This record gives sequence, C-alpha cells and structure tokens, in this order.
Amino acid sequence: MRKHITLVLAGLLSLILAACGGQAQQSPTTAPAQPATTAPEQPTAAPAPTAAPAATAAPAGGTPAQPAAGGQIERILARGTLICGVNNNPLPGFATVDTAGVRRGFDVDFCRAIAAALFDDPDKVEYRPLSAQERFTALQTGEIDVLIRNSTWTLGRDGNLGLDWAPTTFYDGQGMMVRKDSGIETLEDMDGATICVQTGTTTELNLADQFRARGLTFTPVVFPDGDSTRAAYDAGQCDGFTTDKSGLISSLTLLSNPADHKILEVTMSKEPLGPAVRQGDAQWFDAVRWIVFATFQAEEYGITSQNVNDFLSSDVPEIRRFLGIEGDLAKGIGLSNDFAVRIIRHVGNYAEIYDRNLGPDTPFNLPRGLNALYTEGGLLYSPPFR
Ligand SMILES: N[C@@H](CCC(=O)N[C@@H](CS)C(=O)NCC(=O)O)C(=O)O
Repeated sequence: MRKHITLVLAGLLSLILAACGGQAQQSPTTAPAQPATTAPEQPTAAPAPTAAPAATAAPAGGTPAQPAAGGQIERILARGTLICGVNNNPLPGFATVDTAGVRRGFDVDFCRAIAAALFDDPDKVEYRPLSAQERFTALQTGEIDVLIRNSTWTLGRDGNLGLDWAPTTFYDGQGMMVRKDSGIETLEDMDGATICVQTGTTTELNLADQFRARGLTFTPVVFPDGDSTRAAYDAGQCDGFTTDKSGLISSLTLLSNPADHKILEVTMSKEPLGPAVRQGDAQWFDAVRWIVFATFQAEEYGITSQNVNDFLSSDVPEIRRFLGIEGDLAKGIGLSNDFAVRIIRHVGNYAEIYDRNLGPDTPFNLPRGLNALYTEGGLLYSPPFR
C-alpha cells in the first residue's frame, strides 16, 4: 500500500514536471526528489515538429506556421520590425524594462544588434516576453523570429524541437544560492535540503543529476516562473535556490536582503546561452550566426562604437572586408555589406555589450571568465570574415 502511494506520488510529480505547456500556476510540490531518469526535460515535451520539416509545425493559438524554406529575412524586412523573444520576468543585466519603459540588458542588446544589422536601426524590434515554458513553442510556430532568452543550447533541444542555436553569447553554468547563516558551503552540506527550482528549464534535471551523483537527497519545490521561484526562496520556503549563475546573480539584486545570501562556488552544469531560430531557413540562421560573430570580431580588432568611423579608412585588407568596404561577403547571408558597421555603430562590439550590462560599472561587476575572447583565455572565437 505504502509502495503504491509512493508510485502514485511519483507519477503525479512526473506529470507536473512534464506539463511544460501548462500555464496554470502550479503549487509547489513537496514530493520526494525524482531520479533523473524519470523526469523528462520540459522543452522536449513541447509540441515539436520533431522529425518533420519546420513547415509542418503545429500552429499554436491560431497562429499559422510560416513556410519553412527561406524568405525569413525578406519577411522581417517587409514587416519593418524584428520580433525578438525575451524573458517575461525581470532578469536584471539580461532583460528588464527600466523605469522609463525601455527594455535593457545583454539579451536585449543582441536583439538590437540583429535589428541594427537588418534595418540600420536597433530600435526596430518588437519584444515578445516569454516564459520558460512558452519560449520554444513561440519559435516553432513562427510567432517570433529569434529567441534571445537565456536559453541553453542542448542536443535534445537542437535535435528534437526543430530549432537551431546561433553561437553562444554567454557561457554559463548552474549555481546554487543559499543563506549565509545556513552554514552551507558545498552541495554536500545540502543533503535532505529543500530546493526552489523553475520548471521548463534545464535546471531541474541538472539538479537531480548532481544530487544523485553525489548520493544526496533533496526535495524540489517547483515553480512555473522565475519570480515565484525567487519569491518562495526569499520567503524562506527553501534552503536553496538553483538556476543559471547569471540568473542567480541577477536574482540576488531582487531579494529583500541581498547581503544575507551567497552563491556557492560549485558549477553544476554547462549552460551555453545564445540566440535560437527555427530550423528551415539556412540563410536566416547564417545571418544571426554572423551577427553574433561580428560582435566578437569587432572586439578582437578593437573596433568600437566610438572609433568605428576611423576604421572606415583603414587600409588593412581584413578590416576592409569585415566592415564591408571591399568585396560583397554579406550578400550570401542576405545582409547588407556594411552589417558589421551597423551593429558596431548602434550597439557596439561584444565587450561594449558585456560591460554596459554586466561590467564593472554595473551592480554585477561580472568577470568575463569564459566569456572573454580566445586571445584572452576565453571561448569567444569568430571564424574569419573572408
Ligand atoms: N538556461 C536555462 C534556464 C533558463 C531560465 O528560464 N531561467 C529562469 C531562471 S533565471 C528564468 O529565466 N526565469 C524567468 C521566467 O521564466 O519567469 C534553460 O535554458 O532552461
């Protein structure tokens, strides 16, 4: 009988965990932690055009799927705005709306960079705020052109959801926040802990994997969005709060007493975050990829929003090609030949984007770490513009 009840509880939890499309507010579960193998990652449970071409993507909310084969850039240009999917909850440093109603953040700046490349105007963006559960469906159905919402590139998502990831713009990893007075220093100190975690994310499975690998037990307290997850932790409902370290750093600023909390040293996963597009339009995918690469390359050349005009008279062949002064390299990806100049002029190179949102003059003062250029010990590397 006892075994039966446990099985029913386990089944219920799996259902809750799998209800990725569900919009109803879930009450936190206090069911025992599930082994990783029984908890499917939410996004793969979304209605996905798995093996079918993107053209057959199931319409959602009455929005017809758009034709798959090419033409995305022309459609965006004809519409006059880029539709960029961003986080619906405030994620300071990455995506927020300031007091004047202006969207700001690292992710927002990449939406702006794409609009700058397309329209020579970074403001030609229509932002579509999306929850973790909504984000991939919005991309699959063509409701958005690109998703830039702290979304981790994984094999399951890339392979099963009919999506493609552009180069990683922020190398992240999952972290754990605890109260300073808890005495917790490592995950091993968290055996039997309750942990606040958001559904529809890579976070849930990583948590289960990490605790299982260490032979630790925990009780997940699961919420459907970032705000309620953070609020529950802030109210003392959980011993720990786990998400991407970028999300934790960002959330810290929103807690009632940030100084009472700390983020543990441990990094529980790899979370390469970057823009995603719907599969089926190789030119659009290439354009987004090279827009991201242009921000890396501009930093490598030392070209900034302040000095880009000086470089327009450069006689260095590779810089002339990069800035579109010579050749017609960008034609093949459907962009104007000066797309890099447009991005740099309006939004800046990668370092400018990073520093503006996360650098020393921001509350985050986040070291570049893996997000430095390869020439500085990081992972950012652009293929040649030739
Ligand atoms: N990078 C992870 C986590 C992304 C994620 O959704 N993080 C949370 C916590 S920072 C978030 O953005 N929450 C805001 C919300 O969905 O309301 C993923 O792609 O699954």
